[in-house]
Amino acid sequence: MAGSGIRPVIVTCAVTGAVHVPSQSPYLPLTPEQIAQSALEAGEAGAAILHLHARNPENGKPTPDPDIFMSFLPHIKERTESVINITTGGGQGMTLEQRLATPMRAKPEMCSLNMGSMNFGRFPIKDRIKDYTYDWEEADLESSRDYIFRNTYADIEYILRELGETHGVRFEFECYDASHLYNLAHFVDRGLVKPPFFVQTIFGILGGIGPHPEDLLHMKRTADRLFGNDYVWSILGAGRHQMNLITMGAIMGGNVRTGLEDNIYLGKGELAQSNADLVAKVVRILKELSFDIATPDQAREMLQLKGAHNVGF
Ligand code: KMH
Ligand code: ZN
Repeated sequence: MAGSGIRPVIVTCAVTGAVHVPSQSPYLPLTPEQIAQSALEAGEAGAAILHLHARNPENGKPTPDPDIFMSFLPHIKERTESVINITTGGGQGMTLEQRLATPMRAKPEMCSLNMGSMNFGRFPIKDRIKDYTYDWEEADLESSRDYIFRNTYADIEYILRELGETHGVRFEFECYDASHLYNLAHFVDRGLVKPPFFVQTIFGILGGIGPHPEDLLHMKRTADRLFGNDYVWSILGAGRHQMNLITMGAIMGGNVRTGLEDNIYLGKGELAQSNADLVAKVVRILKELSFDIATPDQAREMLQLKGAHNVGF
């Protein structure tokens, strides 16, 4: 069916994240109002899934504060059919307890789940910034040189049990390298992950696999071998690789992720002015390739989600 134009493609939009800093783009949503507005526009542009982080409205720093999340989650839910997916990865320096505070309270349809501990090098971003708007930004980027993004087997199992088994949350399994696919296979074998599961293969993060077409082929082949038809594949390319890998991955049968969390550029040297602009570009590419765009309810069916009426907000 891949490439036939029959299969609808799920577009995920990651609205603000915790990778980029405000000085990189004036268009990065920072306040709850901006995050909500940008998410809603992305949904209207065709994103079936909205992957959400929160930021401190005072200075744009990523925050796990459930009160800040709760100031925009219900607003978004009331105004869109799109699936709300809350990060459990959080941002640099957050403890697991902090990262899970909002997901445990909100019990959303989906959460991200990062499938291994790793280096997560954001320090090269420093080379592209001349003036910093906020005093935390430069030190935060620099300290990623010595930072380990912690996702141990115990952490992953805890999340699978507490959010998955107890609250019916389904996951966007974030796989930054082939080893993460094997970690996922371990939990599948133990019966803690049940099909159809959503595998977000991530390319081009420093600390993970690269963004070369060969890397995408390797991840796809490995996932096919480990999971057969039990998984729903999605592609996330960081930065300037986003559109290339989305195009290649969609042709190969994948779903796609875009958004300012992963890429702040619409084209060469041109900042994306909104998440909707990125989603609209992805939708244009997919439609040119004769793909249909999955509606939120089609995404719910494909991923067997519990439904928006079964969440805690
Ligand atoms: N920032 C992305 C590369 C998470 O939120 O749990 C991966 C991500 C992680 O979205
Ligand atoms: Zn994220």
